[in-house]
Amino acid sequence: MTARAAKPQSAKARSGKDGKAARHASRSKKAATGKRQDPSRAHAGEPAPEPSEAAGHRHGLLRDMLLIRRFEERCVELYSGGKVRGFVHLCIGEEAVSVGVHRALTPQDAVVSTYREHGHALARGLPAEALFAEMLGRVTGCSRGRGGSMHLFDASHRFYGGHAIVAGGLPVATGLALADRMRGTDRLVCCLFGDGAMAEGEFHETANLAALWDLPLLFVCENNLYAMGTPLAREHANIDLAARAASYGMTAWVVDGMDVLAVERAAHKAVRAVRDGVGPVFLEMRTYRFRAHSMYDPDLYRDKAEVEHWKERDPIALLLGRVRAEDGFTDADEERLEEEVALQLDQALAAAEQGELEPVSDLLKFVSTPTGEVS
Ligand SMILES: Cc1ncc(C[n+]2csc(CCOP(=O)(O)OP(=O)(O)O)c2C)c(N)n1
Ligand SMILES: [Mg+2]
Repeated sequence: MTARAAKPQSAKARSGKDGKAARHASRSKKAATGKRQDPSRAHAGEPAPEPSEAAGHRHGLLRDMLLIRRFEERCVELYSGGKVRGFVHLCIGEEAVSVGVHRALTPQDAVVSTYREHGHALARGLPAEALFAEMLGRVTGCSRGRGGSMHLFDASHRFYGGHAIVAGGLPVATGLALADRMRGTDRLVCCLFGDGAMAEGEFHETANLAALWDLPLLFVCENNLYAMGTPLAREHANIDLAARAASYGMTAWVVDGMDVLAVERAAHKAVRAVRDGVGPVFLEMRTYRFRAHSMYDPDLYRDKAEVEHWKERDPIALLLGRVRAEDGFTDADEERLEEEVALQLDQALAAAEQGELEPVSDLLKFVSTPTGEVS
């Protein structure tokens, strides 16, 4: 992995007058050296630093991934029982990305996600109860029950959606990052999106501005090889997504998205680079969804053998194998972990079900018009 040619600047330096001058000087230098245009900077192989791989740390990662998977399995039950309506997109198979990336962020950073965001929201620390309540349409839901599965939102966790429009979160993330930059903070914005978003204009406009303005943005592309039923090669003229991001003049790396430790390492390194002021960094997470695109999708466009092949690299099973082999993790430990997670979800769901539905009289509350709020 290679860093950008420009000398990193601290956020403090960037915020002052001198910082502005230095920024311009740095940009001219980039233009002069032409380094921005060098796509060979993608995919270079500098190793990322090792985070703590202490047993406790790995057990925590395992627990976080298991929580996401079991949470989503409960969502399937709720949906099948008719209690959850609308669209539901599961991230089963992609949990390592959620958990590994969020371990590198601080509570002050912002996160912008897609409609496949249950895992991102849980990894960000939104309570399972608020997510269940949201999906059940209760006022106690994180979006007052008005958003549902695709629109989880919680400003107190700096979790800015949940966006149903493909690539819709990218301009939001750019605006947040620009605001952070103008305020001179050292916060960053982590924007997660799918491979399909890279075929949208919003990605290209965002990537251009973020790189041009050296915004503190971490782009995380969850490349699960499909956009609904369309495989990667039928949606992109060039399927090397990291190289395309690098062509905008930003650092871009490919990461094994099924290995939570690899994700975490890459995320830590990327976050450090963004905070050091190198501008945006792009991570292409190679991952796979084990379930259909959404609960409505009959999943007829891919070979069952392909799905089974990817399941051999199930991120939870991979880490479980490692903690068994290296940390002496036993069947009893696994059973206890499962019980803990099941209890947490039982309690969260029971509490969510107690929540009230929004009264009809409140339905126009928070609805705004060009002349202001309706009520
Ligand atoms: C602008 C826009 N176009 C089309 C859709 C319909 N749509 C919903 S999800 C999706 C596929 C997106 O795939 P990807 O970005 O790879 O994310 P994934 O579902 O694989 O996580 C499409 C085309 C949409 N929601 N928004
Ligand atoms: Mg996809």
